[in-house]
Amino acid sequence: MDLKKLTAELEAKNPGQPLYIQAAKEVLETIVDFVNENPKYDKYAIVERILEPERIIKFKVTWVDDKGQIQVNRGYRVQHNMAIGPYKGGIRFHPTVTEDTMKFLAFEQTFKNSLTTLPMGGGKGGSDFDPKGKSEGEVMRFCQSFMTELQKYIGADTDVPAGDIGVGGREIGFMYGQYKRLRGEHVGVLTGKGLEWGGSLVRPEATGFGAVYFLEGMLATKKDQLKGKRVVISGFGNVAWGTALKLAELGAKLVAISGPDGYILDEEGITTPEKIAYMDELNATRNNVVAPFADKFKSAKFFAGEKSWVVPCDIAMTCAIQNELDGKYAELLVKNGVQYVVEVSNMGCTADAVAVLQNANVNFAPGKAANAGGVATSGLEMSQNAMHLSWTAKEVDEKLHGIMNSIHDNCVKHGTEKNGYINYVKGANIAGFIKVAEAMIAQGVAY
Ligand code: 2IT
Repeated sequence: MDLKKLTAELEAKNPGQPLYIQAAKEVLETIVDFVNENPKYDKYAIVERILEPERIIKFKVTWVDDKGQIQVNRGYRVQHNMAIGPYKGGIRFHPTVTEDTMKFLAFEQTFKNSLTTLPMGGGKGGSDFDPKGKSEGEVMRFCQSFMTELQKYIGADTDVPAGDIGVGGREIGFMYGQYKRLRGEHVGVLTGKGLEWGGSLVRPEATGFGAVYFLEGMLATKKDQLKGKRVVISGFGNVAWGTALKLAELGAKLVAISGPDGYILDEEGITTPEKIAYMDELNATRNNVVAPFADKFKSAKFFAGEKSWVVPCDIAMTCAIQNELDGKYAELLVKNGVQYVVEVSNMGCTADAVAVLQNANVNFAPGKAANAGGVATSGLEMSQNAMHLSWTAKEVDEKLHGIMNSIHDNCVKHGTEKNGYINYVKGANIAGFIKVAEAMIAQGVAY
């Protein structure tokens, strides 16, 4: 493959879509040598084909707010790649959602899902609907309208959405109810469902738990351990919550979390069940503020308008949104002695930040490997739905742990450089690519 030519084409074909270009460029740059060592991938034009989503669905979502006003939003589903299984990926409700956001997330999802060892293709959906300040009735009417259109394109064996930013158990419930009403079937068409109606134990915790299991794998390669480490994360939502729970269980000291309004520093540690449960409570309000944490707990201080990356730490984990850690913050983290940086949000670091961290020999894990525990557990939910049974929390957690270990091993296998540095970005991209590429070759020129 000709990296320069493909990059130029990528940029020309996707004008005004910097996120998609960023995500795709990173993959191209890290797989180029591997692809060129294996000429069959070029023969079948696999890279060119993976760069194009199989389908982009874009639709209008109209709904009536509490004042009786008609509101109009945009809805999306990007079905990126179905080579290894039904499209699978979350739904994001956030005002920043654009076609570009959906394309980058669906692209990342294809590689991530491939890494999970489970048979799932990549997709992503969402809307620019802003859940902030909306009543429960408004959220329900929006979800019903969104699903009325989306249900035409999804199904338990074709495309299985789940949650993401702004979409939790409540929204999945409203969407599932509408799907069931329109289609008259109770099937595993969404994951992240409630336990009483087909959901899986450990799914709410899975993204955070999985990321910490992955981090343990990174620490083990350095003969290091999590216990006693000082950790800083961003965010306070579902992913941050699951991460905090597992960090506390394993004896790490989480000292900072953050929100769009600023960050919380708690030198006593955000490690008690009360503090961690309060993160979840704050998130449930959908008000997007972390400041009240400092009103509730005396040991916590709130710093307005700044990110948590300014707090010195051994381990930093992005748990909020894309590009939330840039080159400037990466330099500060390195200066303050950070040893491990884990993307738990999708593409949490800018390309600059990744370069700064890797050049400083910091152990860096990309989101598509480290946060794959969420979708992996969605895959386990699909298995349980298909078998019409429920596994215990212990069974699900053990499977999740095994999957994260296998993703870590696969990254080490494909990402270890000659000098011994483990380039997890390269490892994840090559390992994710191989399975999808082999499936595409086997299935002929289908997409
Ligand atoms: O980014 C992600 O992997 C998710 N939002 C979870 C997707 C899923 O289908 O569980």
